[in-house]
Amino acid sequence: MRHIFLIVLAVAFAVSLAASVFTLMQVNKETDELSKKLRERTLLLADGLAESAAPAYARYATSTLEKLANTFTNRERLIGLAFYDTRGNKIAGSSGVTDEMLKNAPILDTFNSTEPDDAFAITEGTRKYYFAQPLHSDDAYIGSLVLVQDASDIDVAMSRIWRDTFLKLFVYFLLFAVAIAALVYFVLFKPLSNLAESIRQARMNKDARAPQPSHHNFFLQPLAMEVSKLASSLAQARTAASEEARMRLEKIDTPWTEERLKEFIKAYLKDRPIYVVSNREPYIHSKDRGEVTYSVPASGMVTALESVMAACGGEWLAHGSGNADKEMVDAESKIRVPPDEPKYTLKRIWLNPKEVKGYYVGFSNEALWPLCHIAHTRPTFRKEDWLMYKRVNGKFAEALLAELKGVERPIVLIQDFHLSLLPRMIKESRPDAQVGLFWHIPWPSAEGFSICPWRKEILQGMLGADIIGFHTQQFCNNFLETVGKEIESLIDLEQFAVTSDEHTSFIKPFPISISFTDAMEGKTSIAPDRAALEAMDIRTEFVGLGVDRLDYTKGILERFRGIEFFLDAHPDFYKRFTFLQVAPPSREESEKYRDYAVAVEAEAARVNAKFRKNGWQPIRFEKRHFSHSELVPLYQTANFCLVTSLHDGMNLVAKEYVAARDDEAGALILSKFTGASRDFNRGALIVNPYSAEEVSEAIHRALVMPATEQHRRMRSMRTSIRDYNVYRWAAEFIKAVAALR
Ligand code: GDG
Repeated sequence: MRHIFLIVLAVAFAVSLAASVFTLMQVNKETDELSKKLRERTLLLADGLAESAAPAYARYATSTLEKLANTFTNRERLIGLAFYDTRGNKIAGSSGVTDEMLKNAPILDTFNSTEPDDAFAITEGTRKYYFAQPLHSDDAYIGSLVLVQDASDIDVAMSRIWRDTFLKLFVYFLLFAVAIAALVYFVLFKPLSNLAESIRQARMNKDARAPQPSHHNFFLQPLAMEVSKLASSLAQARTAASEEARMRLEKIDTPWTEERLKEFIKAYLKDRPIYVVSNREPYIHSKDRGEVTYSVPASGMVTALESVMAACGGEWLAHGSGNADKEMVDAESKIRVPPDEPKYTLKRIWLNPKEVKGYYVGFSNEALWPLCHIAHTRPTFRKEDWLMYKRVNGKFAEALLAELKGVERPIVLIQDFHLSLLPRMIKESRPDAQVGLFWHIPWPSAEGFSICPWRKEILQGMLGADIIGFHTQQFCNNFLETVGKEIESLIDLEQFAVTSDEHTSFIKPFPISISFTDAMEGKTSIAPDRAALEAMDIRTEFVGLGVDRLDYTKGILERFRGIEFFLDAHPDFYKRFTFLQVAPPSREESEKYRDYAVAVEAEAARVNAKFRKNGWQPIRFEKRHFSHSELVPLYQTANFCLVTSLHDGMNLVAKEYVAARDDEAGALILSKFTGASRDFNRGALIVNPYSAEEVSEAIHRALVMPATEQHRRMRSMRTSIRDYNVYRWAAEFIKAVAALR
């Protein structure tokens, strides 16, 4: 609409300009004509007056001349007249004609006495016409007669012309504006919008009809025809691709791609919709100084599930945690995402500050998180947090059940430890739903879990799911052992299944991954560009990288001690090496996390103070969120990536680093306590993060590793993530859920 307004404005401006030029010409012409008429009238009058006045003038009878002058004054437009001698001195005149009035009058003198002269001037606020007529006696010039005429009618006429023109112009403008707006809207805007919408439909939805040329007006038909051909080609390409994917589906050893996952979902679920439920949402809208922006949170669960949802579509229910989230949703609290290219629906669930404090900060982050991670941080169990956790799980259940109304045998994929009670709540109301629960973090030993006061309720809640997935077989074993110890149930060790309350849950490992596919090969293989590092003023020969939420389980303090040990042991790397730690703040509502952030910063400062030399210091600590596009060049250029988690379900940073290394260079140093160390045990340098000496030695090995060894290790890790990427993870998890009766 803004564009239509601008077009109308531009046309109106052009029309106004043209009208003004024409009016100006008309005004000039009209002025000339009126002046000419006035001159002719004045000339006649002057001739008569000169004849009557000449005898008296020759006698120099000033009183006669004055009488004559007064007699003619105020006739028609004549304001008055005056007589001048040959030297231009006034000798008589009408009483109403002032000297001020006459100051602009043309003066005739001896050398200028044959022809009359005239002029226009504005005196005393009005336009006047001055006409000077020479007086002769016996052919000799004896003086002149000056007539002063009122010429204000010329101004009045001109103003009338301008006013009429602008009135007309205004009416034309209105008519033009309406006509042009209608023309632009119906001939251009509407057909182009329709065309764009058909192209969008063709792009988004393979079943959409290609834009029909006949639907578009004459001007757009050639364009519509081309677009129609393009859409048909796209549809053909899609059909071919989906055919190919269908064929590949049958083959076990072909790689998993977004397209293959889509086909797989179609084949297995036959249009049954997928519902993902998690605490963290994939897109957070925030408002800063009136401007709304969105970001993708630093979360391994989001990294994995987002690529799956982008491929399969469906609905994702999650807590709306951004300060502008409410502004962006519809009446049902829904929004289509990704915001730039919508592919699935995000339904936001609203929690009040008390609920967030009890359910999220309290029970999820301060009780369950440390309970499941062996990081020597004591869990804090508070009754009020537990009650709030139950209440919020109920709130999620209520929202999800409302969405499931009328949907037969829905597939529900519940994510993570925030929602452990949800599976049973859903299953009790909707036994036909097929429910999978994926636990993104480790599962501790039965003894470890036994300290939780509400362990039985949590286990019963989880056992409402048909499938419970963990990253590793070890976590599955721990879970089964915990269930055996805590719950009255039948455990089938052959099937890895638990039956309690007449419901069976299968426990299986599904090692999560990232969206790495063959198609990505070569995409990043441009020579690693150190510009991103240089922009941060990091120019040393060697660079190490860490990317972690500021979380005590990620072992950042231990990592810095390893770096300290390395520099103590290998002083030849002074000033040649920088370690860049990207650390987006996390869970800052919790005191433990705030304390940890302070401790990490202090540790970086301590190590830096110890080794600082001529402007160089070994650790660069970046406590902020980086966008994905900022992270990629860092992954591509770092000589090694250091992952020292004290305990980690999987760790996707390790996989992202490997995926970014198209050049097969660089080294991954990986904690043995990450799930990823199972997948990368042949490619990564596996370390115990608690041993600063081991970390130090691994850093040294990474920095002096021959290129051939780097390639061999990288290749093995890349093969592993190519074979088992997030699409395969999703396919296997969904297949396990949907295959159950
Ligand atoms: C949980 C489990 C499991 C980090 N900083 C930034 C940023 N990130 C992204 C990384 C990565 C993700 O966050 C972190 O994933 P992790 O797997 O390392 O860790 P958690 O968040 O703790 O994830 C974990 C995972 O769930 C999946 O199941 O592997 O064990 O703890 O993708 O790239 N992303 C952006 N800016 C940052 O500053 N954009």
